[in-house]
Amino acid sequence: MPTALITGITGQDGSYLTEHLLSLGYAVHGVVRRTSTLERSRLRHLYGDPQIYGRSLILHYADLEDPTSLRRILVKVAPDEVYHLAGQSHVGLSFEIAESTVDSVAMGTLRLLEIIRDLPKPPRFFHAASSEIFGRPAQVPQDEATPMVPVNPYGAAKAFAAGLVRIYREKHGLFLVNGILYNHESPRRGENFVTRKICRAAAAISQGRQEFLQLGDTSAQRDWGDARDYVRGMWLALQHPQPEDFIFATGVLHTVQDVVEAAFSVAGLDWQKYVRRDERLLRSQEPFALVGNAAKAERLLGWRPGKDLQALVRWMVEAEL
Ligand code: G4F
Repeated sequence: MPTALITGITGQDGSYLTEHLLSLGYAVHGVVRRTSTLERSRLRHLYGDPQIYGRSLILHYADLEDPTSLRRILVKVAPDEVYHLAGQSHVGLSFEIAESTVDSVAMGTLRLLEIIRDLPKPPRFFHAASSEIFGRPAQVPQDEATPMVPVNPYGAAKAFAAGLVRIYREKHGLFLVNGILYNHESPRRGENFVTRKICRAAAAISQGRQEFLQLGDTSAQRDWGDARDYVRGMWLALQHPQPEDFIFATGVLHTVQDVVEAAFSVAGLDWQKYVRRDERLLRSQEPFALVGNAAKAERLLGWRPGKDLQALVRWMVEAEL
């Protein structure tokens, strides 16, 4: 039975990746942080199943800020594959909590690389990098060779981590991979990310539980895909014979306004009656035309995303309803 270790297992991607790996016969170990509230809702269906939890799914307490705890788990579990998904992931918030963002995203990755480097049998390692490393890109769409020009602390931290993955891969000959992930969504997306916020609001307004929706820049554009496709890509990237970086993206740009119109239409509402602009939600530095070219992942991994934003939004609104 192959063994995987996932940091960030309680998040959207961690939960879908856990399901995917369990379906492939893996033993899955997850790193969880001690917090005052037990945030395990996305794993509850697995956690509550005695055939799975404690057998093929095991959770361990550790923290990216606590290298001793990480080292202990990596030595004890001796995983074949590590999927590093953890870290503060809200771009807007990274301006408010820059130090802790950089510590978890950048230094957290460095700590894991330093531990892995010392292991007698280093695991294959997937780092969830982000389109935010490109910020103001020189080329549209971006590919694996596009230079990194981040425009916020989160993007800078991810660029640092992605750069270290490349350096440690070359210097130490380790199997380390950056998956450069563009936005990917699902009903399990955190509630403060824009697609989930919009889909939740459209459903709640249609059921009389909310009055209106406040948004920042609705002309902002993103390349949004289905999170389940992206976790499949993570696994495929670690099965490739050589460690290489891969872009995972749909290649299609949409505006936040497109998401608003799609979501309110699924909920049977006229968006113009309910959507308001809130200046406090505007970001000082918006990235520009972040849209990915995933041709390499398609060619080498056979990876292909679904491209239909309408279907994605429908799935999310219906889940809220
Ligand atoms: O949903 P968002 O907050 O996602 P963002 O900033 O693109 O970041 C996500 O995707 C990245 C790339 O994969 C990840 F690296 C990152 O960790 C995260 O998963 O915002 C999307 C767009 C932005 O342009 C934002 O300014 O929506 C705009 N927006 C407009 N109104 C809003 C809002 N974003 C949020 N969160 N809330 C609003 O009310």
